Amino acid sequence: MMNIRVDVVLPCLNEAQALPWILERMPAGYRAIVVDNGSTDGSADVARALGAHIVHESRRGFGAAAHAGLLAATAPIVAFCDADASMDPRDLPRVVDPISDDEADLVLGRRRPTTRSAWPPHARVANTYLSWRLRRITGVNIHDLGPMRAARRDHLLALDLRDRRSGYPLEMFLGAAAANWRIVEVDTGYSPRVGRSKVTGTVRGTLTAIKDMAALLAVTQRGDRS
Ligand SMILES: Nc1nc2c(ncn2[C@@H]2O[C@H](COP(=O)(O)OP(=O)(O)O)[C@@H](O)[C@H]2O)c(=O)[nH]1
Ligand SMILES: [Mg+2]
Repeated sequence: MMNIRVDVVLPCLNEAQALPWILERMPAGYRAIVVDNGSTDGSADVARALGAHIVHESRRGFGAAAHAGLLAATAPIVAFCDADASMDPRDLPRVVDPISDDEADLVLGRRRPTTRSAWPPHARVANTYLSWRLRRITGVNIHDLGPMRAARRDHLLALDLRDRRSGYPLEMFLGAAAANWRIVEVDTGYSPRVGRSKVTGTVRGTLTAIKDMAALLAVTQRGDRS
């Protein structure tokens, strides 16, 4: 069997339609870990039939699924990618290679829309504002807090991340910055997702994301002042 160099965590809530496109585009040496979060559309069966490793997480939430995938991973490098076909797994080496080459400790994919409809305007504006705040708080020159990213597995586990909802990607970034990791941003493509959005495409998902992220930022800024 081929040596697994990278485990790719794919949080998945009802993404059966997107999974075939994603899974057939995994680069060689990259293993897909599909974390099924109680899907009712047969996502887990689709993923299993296509050879992915399946993890079940009963607790709802993006962070709960992402973290379960991290705990299940065994490869030295772990990457994260949405399971909605908005991101191309063929872009994964862009976030992984700087980690393998020991040029970075956390690599974030900056989403570059491939079409005008790829990114809802409110999500784009919120993200630009968030990135500006994060640059001011951490001094790290980032322009997007995107979900495609990679780091060493042992480093990620050492961050001891606690968020189990929408704050997980932000908590990872803040923890990495506080630990003085080398954080690098690379461009990755962003296309319209297949299927229905669970987070930024819905009012409820957006409000949850804002609430989770605001709580993390408040704690970080209190820490800076004390
Ligand atoms: N496991 C799990 N996955 C989720 C949950 N919400 C979203 N996801 C997955 O996380 C990824 C990002 O969600 P998505 O709906 O694309 O958010 P958006 O990109 O902000 O529109 C997708 O792969 C979803 O299937 C959740 O509550 N649990
Ligand atoms: Mg998405």
